[in-house]
Amino acid sequence: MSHTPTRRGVMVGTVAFAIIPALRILPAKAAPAIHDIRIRNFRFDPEHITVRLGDILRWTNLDLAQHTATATKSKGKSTDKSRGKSAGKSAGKNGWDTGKIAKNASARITVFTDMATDYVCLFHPNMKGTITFETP
Ligand SMILES: [Cu+2]
Repeated sequence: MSHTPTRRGVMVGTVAFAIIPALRILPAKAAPAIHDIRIRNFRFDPEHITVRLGDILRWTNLDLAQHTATATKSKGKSTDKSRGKSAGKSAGKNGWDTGKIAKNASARITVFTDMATDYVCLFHPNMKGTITFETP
């Protein structure tokens, strides 16, 4: 047995580096789901959705008025006293915002770790929606 690196060893290493990034791209289980939320009559429909990391939330505005989907509150960790002050009105780094969604337009947000789970429409704060993470 030789202890010097062989050409074969170098090639195996190269192949491994080529495969590992490809595996990361492949979904572990199912492909990311797209969750459609219709905005209709000044309501999010459905108001409550259950998602997994990497899923896509897609809001479509069927009203004449413009709407947004804008995070208001951090995930459960917001009760942590060290973070409590920044949670609430501002969702901080866990925040997200679709921006204005015009009539018949849609906007997407990809589900990310610790994303805020409560949201409203900025123009109509009585429009509320919630997101729950599916437990693995
Ligand atoms: Cu609105």
